[in-house]
Amino acid sequence: MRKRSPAALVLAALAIAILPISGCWNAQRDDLQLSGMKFAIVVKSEDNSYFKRIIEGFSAVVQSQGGTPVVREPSRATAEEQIRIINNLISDKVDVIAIATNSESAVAPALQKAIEQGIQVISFDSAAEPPSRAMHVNQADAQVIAKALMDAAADITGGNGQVAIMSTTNQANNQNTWIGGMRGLLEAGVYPGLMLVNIVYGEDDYDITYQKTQHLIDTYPDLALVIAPTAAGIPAVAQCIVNNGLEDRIKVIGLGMPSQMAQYIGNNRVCPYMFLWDLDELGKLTAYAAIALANGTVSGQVGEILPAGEMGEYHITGDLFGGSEIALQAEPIRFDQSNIEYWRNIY
Ligand code: RAM
Repeated sequence: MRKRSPAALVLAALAIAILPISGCWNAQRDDLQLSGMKFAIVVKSEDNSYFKRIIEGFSAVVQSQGGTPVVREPSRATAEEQIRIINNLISDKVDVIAIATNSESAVAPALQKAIEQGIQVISFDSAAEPPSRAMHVNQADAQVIAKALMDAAADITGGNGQVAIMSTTNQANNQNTWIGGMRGLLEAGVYPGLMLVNIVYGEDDYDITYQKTQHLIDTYPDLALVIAPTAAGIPAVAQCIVNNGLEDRIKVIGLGMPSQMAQYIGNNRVCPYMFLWDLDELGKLTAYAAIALANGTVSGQVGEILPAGEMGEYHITGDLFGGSEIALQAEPIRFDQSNIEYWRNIY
């Protein structure tokens, strides 16, 4: 059961007492119920601008509803760091933990311990295992993301050539799910002229990603394209190709932040186009999901409707892993020559 401070209980009782005479019941109820409650967000790693924007959206919503955001950024994108952080959050008696997992299996025991202590757990961006979270906040349908990336690969290479995937960590649930979708499409023969030669892991780290890109370039002289479904990694792939003077022969596509990729995006540049979603909104939706679970509006079951303030309502549906999720967007946003100047100023 969720724990509340004595002050919060008194305020909740007062709120119930004024219910019949209050014309502003909904606004007052949210503020009063969240007062003194702590909402933790645990990202994959620090120094990743992608998560900074999500944290901003999350914290803004939590604060606007009277709660306290608790931000935790591991120094490296490892499960070990996240387990240490989760255990500390349990000791700190936070009310909710929202996590983007570096390894869904490795963090599961720590998250289950949190649940046993009465903490509500959700995942966002990179899913936790269903038994160790009430629900997942997905950025967009994984299969739609996989198809968008593979269609782009076929489009940019003319449908023929060697492609490699630059991922993050080898246990990351989101990248592994997208890669699974891409491999499934290749195995089904949807792109008969494309050959996947390797999948490498840049650890969501610029320098490691750069080195691994150089290794790909050196190993595969006929490489035509790198697919980089990592916002932290895609600028390093682009820069490495440019530094080798190969941007006319090797292209990069993937998921990235417009502000970091604008210099590489364009019809004749190293990255003709790429995709992402609205980071601020992903952070906000994660906060609304955390709040709805904390105040008992939803329990995370398939079929429930989650209220998300100015963002509207979201249907909780089944996910690929036997758990439940809400999805921010039906499809990722495409950034190309026509709109990159606009988006680079947004995030
Ligand atoms: C990286 C992270 C994150 C992913 C984005 C696209 O920064 O790995 O989990 O969703 O890229």
